[in-house]
Amino acid sequence: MPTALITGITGQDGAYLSKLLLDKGYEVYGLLRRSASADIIGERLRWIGVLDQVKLIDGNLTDLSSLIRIVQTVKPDEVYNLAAQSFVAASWQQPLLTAQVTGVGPVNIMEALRIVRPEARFYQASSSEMFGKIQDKIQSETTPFYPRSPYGAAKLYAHWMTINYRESFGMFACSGILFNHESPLRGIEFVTRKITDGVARIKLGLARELTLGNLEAKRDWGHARDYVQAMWLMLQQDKADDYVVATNRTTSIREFCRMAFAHVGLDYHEFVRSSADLMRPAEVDVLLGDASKAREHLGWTPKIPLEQTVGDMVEADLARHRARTSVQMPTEASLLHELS
Ligand code: NDP
Ligand code: GDR
Repeated sequence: MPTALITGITGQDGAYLSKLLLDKGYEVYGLLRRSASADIIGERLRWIGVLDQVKLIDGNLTDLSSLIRIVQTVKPDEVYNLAAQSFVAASWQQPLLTAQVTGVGPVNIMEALRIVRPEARFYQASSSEMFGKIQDKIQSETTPFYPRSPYGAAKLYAHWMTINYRESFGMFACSGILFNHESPLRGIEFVTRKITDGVARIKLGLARELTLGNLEAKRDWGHARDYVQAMWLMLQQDKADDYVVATNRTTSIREFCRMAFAHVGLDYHEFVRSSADLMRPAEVDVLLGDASKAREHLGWTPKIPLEQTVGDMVEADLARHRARTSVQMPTEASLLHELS
């Protein structure tokens, strides 16, 4: 039974990748960042039905000693580095933290592998944000990079370090340049989930409007379930390499709003407003990826169309809000009343 170690296991991709690897018969370990809210931290793994099958070990991507200890204990065959400060907007407010976690963090884990288990195969979660102010209309592995945020710059450093560990030490280190991918497990602060959550609230009478930033930006949106398949395929090849993973279709935030509101029979014009407060200091205006190399070398193609992703996300948020409003959570005051 092969053994995999996933950093960022509690995030969106961590949940989908855990499920994929468990279904393939892997033993799956996950790096868990210690938290005072440990009771809610496994929510995504629970939602996807694997919380009791993965083995979680305390550690932190910024703490090399914890990574060395974990690699010594787990002896992984494959390591998927998904952990990051992944929210682009926050990277202007916390540029140094983003550099430490998103930029240097991957080097910490590669160092742990180089010292303890150099034969392990390594996947680095690189990002289309590295293309930033795009230099080619359609971005592929040969497109020059031009990051537009502290997050993009940190990811670019980690991307080049992955290539350098491969070329310097002969490690099997791959970098997947993944374009945006979404799902019902997407974090609430990212625009797609913010929209589908807003649609659900408005439909159920819990909110009246939805305030967003730039509605004209365009993204190449896929589904996380398809994209974790590409990560796994990269580590099954004879040779380590870098791949763009994308759908080759770009859609504006405005159009995403239209689709999500239309799913519940509403017109987004009546509910969505754009606020200057939510504009970014520098924007990535449009992304559109060419995943020909992944198709040809890995046999990978995206399967889930955006329309289905939007519908699934809206339905999941409707279900979440219905469940929340039908179950009355006991408050501290009501508990004290019952006890008296
Ligand atoms: P999420 O934001 O959902 O998950 C990020 C994960 O990183 C969480 O498990 C988080 O833990 C963990 N983490 C953050 N800081 C640390 C730390 N210091 N030590 C250990 N773990 C930490 O991201 P996604 O699942 O969406 O993305 C996975 C990866 O892919 C990220 O690296 C992201 O930057 C990258 N990426 C994502 C794309 C996308 O569209 N989703 C596209 C391209 C790249 P906790 O739960 O405790 O917060
Ligand atoms: P992104 O995702 O920055 O592409 O990074 P996000 O969903 O945050 O933004 C996409 C676009 O939407 C615009 N936007 C808003 N964004 C947010 N979050 N909230 C809003 O209210 C809002 N209004 C408009 C943004 O300006 C932007 O143009 C994601 C992350 O998963 C990264 O970790 C990953 O590397 C990249 O995708 C590929």
